[in-house]
Amino acid sequence: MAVKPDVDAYIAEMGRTVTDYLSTLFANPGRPARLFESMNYSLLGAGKRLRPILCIAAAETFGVGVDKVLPAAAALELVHCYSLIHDDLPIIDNDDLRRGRPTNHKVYGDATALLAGDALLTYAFEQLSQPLGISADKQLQMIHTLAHAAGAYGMVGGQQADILAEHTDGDLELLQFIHVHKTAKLIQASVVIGSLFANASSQELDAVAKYGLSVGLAFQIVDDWLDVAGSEAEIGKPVGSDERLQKLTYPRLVGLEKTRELAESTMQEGVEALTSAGIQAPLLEAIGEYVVRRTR
Ligand code: GRG
Repeated sequence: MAVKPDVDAYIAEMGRTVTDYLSTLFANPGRPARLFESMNYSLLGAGKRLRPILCIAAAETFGVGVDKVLPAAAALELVHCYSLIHDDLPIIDNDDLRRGRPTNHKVYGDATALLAGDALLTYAFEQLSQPLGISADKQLQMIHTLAHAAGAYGMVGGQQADILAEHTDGDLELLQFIHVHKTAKLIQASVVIGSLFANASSQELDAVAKYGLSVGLAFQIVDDWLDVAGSEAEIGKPVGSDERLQKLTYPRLVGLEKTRELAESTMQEGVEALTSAGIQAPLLEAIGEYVVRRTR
């Protein structure tokens, strides 16, 4: 029987590796310095680095080491950090705290925060289009995967649907659309991009994509749960913001207990997609379990 990986140790170690790499990106600030300070402020905050870690873990599943994948893994965190900055702005969720510190616009003002987000998003594609030592076809596929997951067909579309659903009586179908697009598509892109570094077959890539979408949806279901039942000190931002904004969430539609059950079963569906395709992925399975039991 395969030994279960120590996933907490793996996440801690890879999180440090990713943060060390991110800290090199804008180490010599350009001009104007305030823009780069604002970008570094959000990029180097105490995030879990889940998306880059999933990218690295997917590559490792198919035998590719972390060093080769790090630049692409960083691109995923750059997109994620941009989305957090914009999401916190007064015109979107109007949040004051993120990752245990004042939000970017609270420190640098709305205009700089907006621009820092734009700059991080754009840099993600500069990062992903640099020479990565892989075929041009594979690299184009990665760039396309990230763009599709981040834009109107992914995160931005999901965010728009989320805003439109505030103060409405949406149903589970709409809620799933929002969560899949707002959150799960970028998580799916993370594991697909990691797998593209290897010679994964199209059947393996399909299974990894299913895993990513399910684990991404489970991640956002748990996020909904934490916003009601989590601890502000652990998650680094106030709980109850979904209630304040009258968001459509799983606890609101199905209650807290069923929310947890759905998170678990959704994650299991993702893991089963890997198993059915014959992929040995103890690390991805363990990260799936971490996503459901996380407290931050
Ligand atoms: C363009 C103005 C403008 C806004 C768009 C695209 C966008 C803003 C927001 C995307 C939606 C979004 C922020 C989803 C959040 C998903 C989520 C669960 C974030 C928290 O992720 P964690 O827990 O955070 O991984 P850490 O801090 O650990 O990285």
